[in-house]
This record gives sequence, C-alpha cells and structure tokens, in this order.
Amino acid sequence: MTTSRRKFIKISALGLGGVVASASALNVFGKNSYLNEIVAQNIVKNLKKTATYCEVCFWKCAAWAFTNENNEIKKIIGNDDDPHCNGRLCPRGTGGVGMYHDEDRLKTPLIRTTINGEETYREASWEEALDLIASKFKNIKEKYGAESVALLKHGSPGSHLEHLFKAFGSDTIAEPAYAQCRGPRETGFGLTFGSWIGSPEPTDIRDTKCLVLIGSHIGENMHNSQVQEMSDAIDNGATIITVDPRFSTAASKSKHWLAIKPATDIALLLSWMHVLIEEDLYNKKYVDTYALGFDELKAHVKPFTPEWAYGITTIKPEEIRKTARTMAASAPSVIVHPGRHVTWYGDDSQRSRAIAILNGLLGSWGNRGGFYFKEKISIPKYPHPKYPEPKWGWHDLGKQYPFSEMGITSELVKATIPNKDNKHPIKAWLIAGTNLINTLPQREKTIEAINAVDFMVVIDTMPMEITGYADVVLPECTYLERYDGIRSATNRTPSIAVRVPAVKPKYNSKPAWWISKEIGERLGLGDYFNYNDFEDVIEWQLNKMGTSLEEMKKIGVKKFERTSGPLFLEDGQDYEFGTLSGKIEFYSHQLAEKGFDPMPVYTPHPEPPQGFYRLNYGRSPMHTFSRTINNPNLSDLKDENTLWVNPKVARILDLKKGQEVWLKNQDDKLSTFSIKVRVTERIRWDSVYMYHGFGHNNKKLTRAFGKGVSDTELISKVVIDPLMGGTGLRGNFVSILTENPHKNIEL
Ligand SMILES: Nc1nc2c(c(=O)[nH]1)N[C@H]1C(S)=C(S)[C@@H](COP(=O)(O)OP(=O)(O)OC[C@H]3O[C@@H](n4cnc5c(=O)[nH]c(N)nc54)[C@H](O)[C@@H]3O)O[C@H]1N2
Ligand SMILES: Nc1nc2c(c(=O)[nH]1)N[C@H]1C(S)=C(S)[C@@H](COP(=O)(O)OP(=O)(O)OC[C@H]3O[C@@H](n4cnc5c(=O)[nH]c(N)nc54)[C@H](O)[C@@H]3O)O[C@H]1N2
Ligand code: SF4
Ligand SMILES: [Mo]
Repeated sequence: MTTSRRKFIKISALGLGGVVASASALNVFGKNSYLNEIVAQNIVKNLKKTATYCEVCFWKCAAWAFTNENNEIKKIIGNDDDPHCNGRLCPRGTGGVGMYHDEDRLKTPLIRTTINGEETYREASWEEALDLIASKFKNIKEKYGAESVALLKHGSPGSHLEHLFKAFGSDTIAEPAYAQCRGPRETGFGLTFGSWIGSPEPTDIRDTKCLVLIGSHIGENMHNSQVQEMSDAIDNGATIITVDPRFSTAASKSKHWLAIKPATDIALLLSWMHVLIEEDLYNKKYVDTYALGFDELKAHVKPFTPEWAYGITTIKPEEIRKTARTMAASAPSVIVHPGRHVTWYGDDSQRSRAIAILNGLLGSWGNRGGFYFKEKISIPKYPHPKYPEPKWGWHDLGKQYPFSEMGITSELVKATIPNKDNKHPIKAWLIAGTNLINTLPQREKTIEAINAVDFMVVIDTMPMEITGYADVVLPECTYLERYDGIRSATNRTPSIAVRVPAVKPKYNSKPAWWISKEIGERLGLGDYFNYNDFEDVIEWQLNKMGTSLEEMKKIGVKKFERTSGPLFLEDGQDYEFGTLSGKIEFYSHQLAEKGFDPMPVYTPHPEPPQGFYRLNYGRSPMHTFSRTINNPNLSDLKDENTLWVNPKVARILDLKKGQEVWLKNQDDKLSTFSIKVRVTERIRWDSVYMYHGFGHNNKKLTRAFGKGVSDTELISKVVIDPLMGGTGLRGNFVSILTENPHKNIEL
C-alpha cells in the first residue's frame, strides 16, 4: 500500500460552531410512521405547502413540505396523486425533515490544511473553494486529459455533476447503485427479455396471485408503493413465497417460507423449471408464441430434480414441487421478483437470468398480475453545446466485462491505484452523494486509491466518512432547500414531479446545480450553463411539456396519458421483445458467443470454515444505508444494529441476549466497534445477520459514531461477476469474539 499521504481527518474542523437545536417533527406527531390523517390534516391546515420529492432513498416519493409562518418545516406528507407513494411516505420519508435539522450537517466549504504538523480542515469561502477546484481540474486536464478526472455519484446531485463532467470532457463516471446493487439483474433480464427492470420495478403486485421473493425483503426494504401493493395483494388472497435464509418480515407474511441454504438459489430455480417442464405446467401458449430455446432449456433442466436440489438447498422436494405448482396455478398472474440488491456470489447475472427464464416459463412478463409494460415521459433537454468526445471513459475501464452497461465503481478504483500497465490512469475524484467508505467492499483498496489521487472533492450534506479523506469538502443543502431535476420515472402511467425549495438553505450550504454551474463557469464552460437559476431550466422544460412551474407548484405531480400502447399483451398478440432475436431468450446465443453459459448453471460456492458464520446483511426498515443513521428523527427510532444469532450458535458459543461481541472475518479484519447479540430462530445456524449502514467511525456524526458494526468493513473478499463486473459481497465469513480485541487502542 502507498503511504498514507491523505490522512483521514476525524476531528472537528477548526472554528466550526453554530450548533442549532431543533425540534423533532416526528415527535410532534408521535412515532407513527404512516401518519394519522386526521391529526395531520388538522395540524397542516394553516401551513404553507411546497411541492418536493423525497431524497431519503431513490424511490423519490413526491411529497408536500409544510412550513409555518416562521419558515420552519413542520411536516412532510406524501402527495396523493403520486404513483410512487399514493399519499403515504415511509417512516424514513416522514423523518426526512431530520436531514434538514441535523446540527451535525456540513455547514461551509472546507479545505484540507496542515496546522502544527496536524492535518485538519479550515473553513473557506465558496469563492476560494471553487477557484481551487477549477484550477486543480484545469491542471490535471492539461497534464493527463479531462478523462482522468472521475465522478463517483448517487442520487439527485449526480445528474448535475454528470452534466458538468460531460461538458468538461470526462465520461469516467460510476455509481455504486450499479456494480454493488442492481447491475446483474439488469444484465440478466436484459439478455432474456431485452429490457432492463429499472426503477421502480414494473411489477403488477396489486393484481398478482402469487409473489415470489428471492432474497428480497419487501417490507424491510421500503419500496413504498410495492409495500402498499403487497399488502393489498395479501388482503386479496395472493400467495407469497419467500426464499430467504432469514425469517424476514416478508417471510412472516408468506404461505411458504423456504429457508434456503445461502448461495444455492440457482439450484432451486433450476429445479423449479424442471418441475414446471416435467409436469407440463409451464405456460405453453406463451412459450410457443414468444420464447426461443425451449427445447434446449428442457434438456438442460432435465437432471435438476427436486431431490437433486434438496441436497444443495436443504429445501424439501415436496416443498419445491408444491411451490412450483402454486406458481403455475397462478400463472400468468405471478411475479418471481427480480430483487434489487443482487450482487451476492459473483454468478448474479446468471441467477437473475434464471429468475427471468422462470418468469418466461410462467408467462408473467406482459400479463396482468405479472410485469407490466412500463412507460416514462422523457424530459426535454435544456439546450447546450454538444459535449466533447472523451478519448476514453467508464466503458474502457469495464471492457473485460462484455455485458456491463454502466460504470463499474470497483474498476474506477482499480484504475486509480498506480500500476505501470494501466493505460487509463485516474488522477482526481469528485464524489457526490455516495459514502464510498461504507459502500464499496474491500475498504483497503478504496483507501489506497484515495491516497493515490492528486486531488479529491466531496459534495455531501453530512460529515460522512468519505468527507474525511477529501481535499475540499462542499456542503450541499438538503433536498428541502433546493430545486432539482424534474423526476420522471417508469410506471404504469407516466408522471412527473417537481422539487421546489420549502426553505432557504441553512448555514452556508448550496445546491449541486449551483456548484456545478460555478465550477463550469470557472472552467470556461459557461455555455453549458446558460441560465441564472435552475428554476429557469425547469420552467423551460415544463413549458415544453405543456405545463408550467406555476401549475406544478400547485399540484406537485402531473400524470400523462400512455402513448406506448396497453399495459399488457393482448391475447396471442404479435410482440417483438427488445432482444436480438425479438423473442424471450431462454437460450442466449450472445452469452454462448462470448464463452459464457448460454443457460444458467449451478456452481457451489465456498462455505464457512469451522468456527465461522456467513455474514448476511440487509436493510433496516427505519434507515437508508449509512445516510440516515445520524438523522435525529430516525436515530431516535433505531440507533444501533444487532447481530442476529441462531439459538444453536448462541448455545455453542455461550452467548447471551444483549451481550457485546466483536467480529473477525476470514481475512482477520476486525470490526471497529462491538455489536449486541440478538438470539433468534429467524436466522439459520450457518449465518449471522445485521443491518447494513451502522458502525460509523467519524466522530463528527455525534449520534451515529460508534453505534453498532459496519458490515462493509468485514467484506474484504468479493467475487466478480464475469458478465458485468458486479462485486458479489456475500461470501464473507465471521467469527464471534467475546473479548474486546482493541483493548488499549483509542478509536
Ligand atoms: N456492505 C454493503 N455495501 C453495500 C450495500 C450493502 O447492503 N452492504 N448496499 C449496496 C447498495 S444496494 C447500494 S445502492 C449502495 C448505496 O451506496 P451509497 O449511495 O453510497 O449510499 P448512502 O449510504 O446512502 O450514501 C449516500 C451519501 O450521500 C449523502 N447524501 C444524502 N443526501 C444527499 C444530498 O442531497 N446531496 C448530497 N450531495 N449528498 C447527499 C449521504 O450523506 C451519504 O454520504 O451501497 C451498496 N453497498
Ligand atoms: N429501509 C430501506 N429500504 C431500502 C434501502 C435501505 O437502505 N433502507 N435501500 C434500497 C436499495 S438501494 C436497495 S438495492 C434495496 C435492497 O433490497 P433487497 O433487494 O431486498 O436486498 P437486501 O436488503 O440486500 O436483501 C437482503 C435479504 O436477502 C437475504 N439473503 C441473504 N443471502 C441470501 C441467499 O443466499 N439467498 C437468498 N434467497 N436470500 C438471501 C437476507 O437474509 C435478507 O433478507 O432496498 C432499497 N430499500
Ligand atoms: S420510500 Fe420512503 S425514503 Fe424512499 S423516497 Fe419514498 S418516502 Fe422517501
Ligand atoms: Mo441499491
């Protein structure tokens, strides 16, 4: 590893003050997540309402922010007309106002400096910080080309910075929401149906008769409208089948909980296909009309009997048969859900292919109660000069993964670590809205890359871990204090939503659109930012779409007619899928040509050695990743994670409920902090489970610091998906320590 020239700055910046106390809006209304409408209506009656959409997670529910006469935000409530939320925010969205109130927020630009031999930050003016960024970017561009400046991003700020980067001449862009999240499912479904799943998923859950969840825990993952639809579907008698080594909330609502042995899902999927085909239960008419490669598939799955799968998955053959028959009886109103965070074991695109093919056999794609044909409205592009053509970009960095379709964060990290054979070295990073330290696996590599860059800027709202490594930190104001791009997402019917500032930016924070424009102008790219205010851009776009900002401020959400045709296939309709053949590809020639398995196969994955347990992790219903742990409202609801341990394991290791333990993984990586034991039958004996996002180690996060354990710091091993470069994260094993391994070490 290179010597650490960029020391992580944990201490407070010099001269930072101005702590502001805030009332917690959640406490005003009680800790009720979906709020009591009557109370809400009465309290908000005399308040001003501003249209916005939530930024606490990517679902981006449209909402109203209510402010009183003193310009204090009192409440955020979902917009009734919004298909993402139907008027109801999830607990995180309701608590979103805590992001605005959080007194630990970044307050002013910071520049790294050394005082008395100690690295720290000093406060800077925007002028100075932006000048410094522009001059560094210019120098690096002259020396190495604009392409060597990389953008790592997530969420709304990303699109503003992406525009800046493209204008500057860099397409070296990536986000962890691809190679650490949903990338493999887009590849798997893309190869099979010729269509990405995208977000929100086009699942017709409300009309389904059978919903199959494979390691997707809707209910804990708060995909707002999906949670609502799932609840309706259950009321309407739909069968839920959950495949999860953990008894999740979804499992508790399921008729069938298949407590699968981790890492064996492909075996189950193949065996389900075997049953559907051997028992003649698949949707013959649909398959004959739309699919290609059925005969190959039939021959391929012939050996994969439920008895074969039982030996691998530990799921009893009769359970496999029964659940396959239930799916078939519900078809085509059945959804084998594609999941979302699918970077598990490195063969994830192939597992997603298996899920896609299973849906194909059932005929669910394009049928009511299955998957609908999504539609979204495209937002007119605000005029600007053509972007220059970069000489290289994310595409070249991910070249060895032929089915990657977005930048691969881990490849950007690799290209940043000095290596004489690297044809495309990265020299600077701009990071906006992603806490890479808690998000990317193999933290040592991330830090090695950070140490190697010549210059690093972080734009964030909070002093997250990643900010401690930056040369310049820029405070973005929260979503409640800014305009942002018009939200247009796929849905049954297209809709748009606007985000208008409910209050002025607190402290000395600024929106990302402004930051991008200011940097752009300093780089001589003013023509790309030909407006005074982002409001002008939105107004121009809305006018082109036949509405106006004035109208949108009143309604928040506008729905449009569908223009792409019906939601579902007509009976026997001629339909061309987006694949090369125009058919649903059970057998993929594209995969075969590139030397990959044309149909999914099961390969065993390593198992925990003696004394180790598989590290399983997932979503905390009250939090979004690491971003909300310090939020005063949400930390109030849940401030630390626990380690789920099976009673059998607790007995062997003599662990008691609430006992503090530390974790050590297969590569001797230790957890920084301790975690309390939760003894529960809800997790298999071969695994332990924790919520992702906790274990913050930046002391500036006063509520989150030291609370619980970070799963990320124990994920030192990844298995890369050879199709698209995703990093499989679930092959790490931990042992449980009852003694503090850090004794005498100050953290
Ligand atoms: N170990 C482990 N790693 C994972 C996962 C896991 O479950 N376990 N999940 C993976 C998945 S599915 C994903 S999608 C990724 C997500 O990874 P990230 O996108 O990195 O997720 P967050 O923790 O939400 O980080 C968001 C950052 O944005 C900041 N932020 C919040 N709002 C704003 C804003 O309005 N403006 C700006 N500028 N910044 C803002 C937050 O303070 C935080 O620093 O992580 C992946 N990595
Ligand atoms: N509240 C909340 N909701 C969120 C988020 C959040 O941070 N908080 N993040 C959002 C984002 S970006 C994403 S990508 C989604 C992710 O949501 P999901 O796609 O649902 O993904 P995870 O949270 O990773 O799912 C974890 C589940 O997979 C199970 N599992 C682990 N190993 C295996 C295995 O080998 N086989 C099977 N079948 N199951 C296994 C775990 O036990 C756990 O129940 O959630 C979104 N929604
Ligand atoms: S699901 Fe919850 S956190 Fe996500 S956008 Fe909607 S209200 Fe906000
Ligand atoms: Mo994700």
